[in-house]
Amino acid sequence: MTSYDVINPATAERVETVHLVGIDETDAAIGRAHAAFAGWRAVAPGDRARLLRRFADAVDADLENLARLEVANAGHTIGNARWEAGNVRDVLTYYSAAPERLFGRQIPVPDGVNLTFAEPLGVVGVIVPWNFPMPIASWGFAPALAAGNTVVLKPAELTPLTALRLAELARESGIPAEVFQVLPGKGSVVGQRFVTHPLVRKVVFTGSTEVGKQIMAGCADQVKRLTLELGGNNANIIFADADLEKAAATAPYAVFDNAGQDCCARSRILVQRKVYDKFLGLFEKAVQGVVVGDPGSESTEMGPLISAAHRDHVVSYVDDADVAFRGGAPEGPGFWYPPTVLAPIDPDHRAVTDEVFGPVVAVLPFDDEADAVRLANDTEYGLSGSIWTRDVGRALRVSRAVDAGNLSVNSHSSVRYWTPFGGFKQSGFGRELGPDALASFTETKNVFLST
Ligand code: TAP
Repeated sequence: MTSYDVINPATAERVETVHLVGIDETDAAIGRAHAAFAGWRAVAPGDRARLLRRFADAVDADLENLARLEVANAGHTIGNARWEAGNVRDVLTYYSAAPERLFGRQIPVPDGVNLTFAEPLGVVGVIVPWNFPMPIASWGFAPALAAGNTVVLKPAELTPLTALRLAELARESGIPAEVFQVLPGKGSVVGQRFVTHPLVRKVVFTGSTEVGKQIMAGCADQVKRLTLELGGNNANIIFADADLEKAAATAPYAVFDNAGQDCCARSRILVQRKVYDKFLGLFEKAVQGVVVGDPGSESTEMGPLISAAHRDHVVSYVDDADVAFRGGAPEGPGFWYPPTVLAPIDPDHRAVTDEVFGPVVAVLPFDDEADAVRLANDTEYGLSGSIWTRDVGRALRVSRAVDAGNLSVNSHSSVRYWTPFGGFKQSGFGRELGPDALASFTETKNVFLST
């Protein structure tokens, strides 16, 4: 048996020692999940719904504990962590309505009756990154369980604690242990086994585009179902007719939230040239107001980066760039890095073309609507973005023209559990949340009865 230490990124101290799951245990867990599948899919829809509602209630009752665990394990601010635990509760509640609404269709055909059924797939493997351990886990397991699948879930090695607690809460709510199992282990071992094991019928992967490509190639071998939520390099487009004060006041939180470790971070701010200088002045004030520090404190707005290695990675983008201004950050211990604004910057600089995944933002000017759309789309990613303007026609034109899965106008909201979430281009495919996710955990079966 091997174990490893989970580290608090705000202090660089050990939080807990966790058992590291290996390949044999992974195989055994997949075997148990497969054996439990027939029983779970046969649970009466109302009973399955009730179990998921109980699970949601258990998360609600444990919300403060889950949030504090995430503060310690991932360095999330307490405000964000409470939102994240609340999101798990809401996602479970939302999908608890699904078992009783997995409707098929009766389609008119000659010489008989035609019915469709939404059948569960079997064992679903969910692979979760470290940046939003709780919500991203629930976006996979909640609709999968609701549709009648069993789930094996691999949290990121760095952030397993809340997932392990969620598994306990599921069990306490009456969901059989084999139906939802959490396996903390290495991606190259446990995650990879989800891809190669023939009894795992679908993989849900959230993480880097690089690993996503390997998983996609691996799944091809068995034509395994796959949802990929990958990286982003998102534009915050600010037109001259926008409410500039509001755009500038909100822009820091659109990129520095979760210390920029957010696939939806608006890390490229595109500003119409005639208001570029005015925006930068307002933005500087807003950035310097961001409260960076102890994530457990109620007033903190930004915590540390997840690890020393990740901080080195972030720093590598800034080394040869012009820093226009910065916010503050504690010295350490812990993996701190201040909110950092790059301007002026060449549109071909790595900090603009790559996903930095840290508290770093590039501010670039544009001339007109066509130029804004061209710059926004000048990336292989296509996850999200924001458009700030008072012109409704322009808001819709630009929303339609930007190649991204989740856009918001005069807002930076990307995630609402009622609505589909996912990427264009190399940000992945398939949609999480809303009704689309539920459909992705079932196969449509068509049955014809001759009359
Ligand atoms: P990755 O290194 O890709 O890791 C993501 C998950 O995959 C982790 O659980 C990891 O396990 C596992 N993994 C690693 N190698 C694997 C393999 N060969 N086979 C199967 N699983 C494997 O990403 P990360 O550094 O954790 O997260 C940051 C990236 O995720 C960013 O690019 C970000 O944009 C993206 N992300 C995207 C979204 C959405 S919704 N599109 C949301 C969050 C994050 P270990 O960590 O244990 O090795």
